[in-house]
Amino acid sequence: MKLEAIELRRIALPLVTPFRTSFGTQTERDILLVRVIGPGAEGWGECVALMSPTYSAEYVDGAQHVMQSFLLPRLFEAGEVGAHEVAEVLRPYQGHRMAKAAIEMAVLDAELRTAGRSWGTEMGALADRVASGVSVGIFDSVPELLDHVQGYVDEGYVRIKLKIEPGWDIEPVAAVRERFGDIPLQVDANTAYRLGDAKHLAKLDPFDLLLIEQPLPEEHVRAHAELRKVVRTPICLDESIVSAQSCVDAILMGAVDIVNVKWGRVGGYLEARRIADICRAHDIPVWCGGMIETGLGRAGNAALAAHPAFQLPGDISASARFYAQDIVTEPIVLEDGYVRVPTGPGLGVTLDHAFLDEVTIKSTTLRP
Ligand code: NPG
Repeated sequence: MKLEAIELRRIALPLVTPFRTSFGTQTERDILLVRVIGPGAEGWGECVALMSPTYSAEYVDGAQHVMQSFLLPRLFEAGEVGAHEVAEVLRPYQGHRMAKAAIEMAVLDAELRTAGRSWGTEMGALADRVASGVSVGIFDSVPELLDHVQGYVDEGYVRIKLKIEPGWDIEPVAAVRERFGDIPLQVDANTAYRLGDAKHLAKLDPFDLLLIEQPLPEEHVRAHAELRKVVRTPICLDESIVSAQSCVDAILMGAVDIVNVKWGRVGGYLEARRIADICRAHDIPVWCGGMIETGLGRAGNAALAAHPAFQLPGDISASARFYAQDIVTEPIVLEDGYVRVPTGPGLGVTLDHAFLDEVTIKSTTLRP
C-alpha cells in the first residue's frame, strides 16, 4: 500500500492486578499504537515493548524513538510497501523487533481489511477457537497464590502457568499441584536461573509439569541443551527465540523440546508463522505466548494459535485477565476455556475510539 500518514499513539492502561515476574512488577501498560493510513485503507498495530528494558533490550520510549528516527522515514522512502516487504525494507536497522513487528502488524491489518481477508487466513489457521491458558504472577505468600489460581480455575482457564524465580519455585508448584490435582500446569522462569541450578530445577520433575519456560538467560542456548540432560521436564524457550533462524539453531543444537512463539519478540506475525511452520516440520510443539496485549494483539494471537503447529494452550487469556476495559469493542472473552478466533477482515476487531481517546497520553502523526 501507499503510506500517506502514520500515527503513533501512546495510551496508558492500568492492570486490574499487579503482575509480578522475575523481571519486575507491572501495574500498568504504556502502549505504543501504530496506525497506518493509505488511500482508502487504515490498519492498526501495537508495540509490546515494556516501559523498561527488563524482559528484553527493547522498551517503549526506545521503540517510538527508533520508529520516528529510522524505521518510518525508511518506510516512507520505500513508497509503495506490502506487509510482506516491511521486514526486508527495515532490515538495514538491527534488532528492534518489537518496533518492527508493530509496524508490520499495522500494514498487514490495513492490507487484509482492504482485501476482505482475515488474520486467521494469513496465519494458516485451521481451528475456529483456541484453548486459553493463564499466566499467574509471583506473590508474597503461597495462600495468596492459591486464591488467585482458584479464581482462574473457576473462570475456566484450561492451563495454569506459574511465574517462578529462585526462592519461589518448588514450594508454590507443590502447593498448586496438591490443591488442584492434575490440572495442566507449567512454569516460567524468565531467565532467572543458571546452569548450576540444574539439580535444583530437576526437583520440579515429580510434579509432571507440561514444561519449564526459559530457565536460563537469552544467549545461553547451548546451556539449555546441557540442562535437558539433567531435567526430565520438557524445556521450552521463549526469550532465546528471536527469529526463525535462532529457532532452527536451537532445535538443531538439541536445546529445546517446546517453543513459545511471540510475534513481538520475533519481529512480527509473519516471522511467527514461519517459526510455527519450522517447528511443525521438526515435530516440535509450539504454543502462543502473550505480552499483555490489548484486544488488537489478543485477536492476532488467537488467529496465530489456530495454526496446526500450536498444540498446547497459549497465554491467550480474556482481556479481563489484565484490563477492566479493552480498547476494542469486542473484548476477548473466555467461553468454556476457549477463545474464539476472529473471522472478520484484518484483525477482525473494531477500536472503541471514545475509550481510546480517553486513555491516550499523546499522539504524533508522521507523513512522507
Ligand atoms: O497473558 O499476555 C499474557 C501474559 C503472559 O506471562 C506472560 N507474559 O514472560 O511470557 C512472559 C510474560 C511477559 C509479559 C513478557 C509482558 C514480556 C512482557
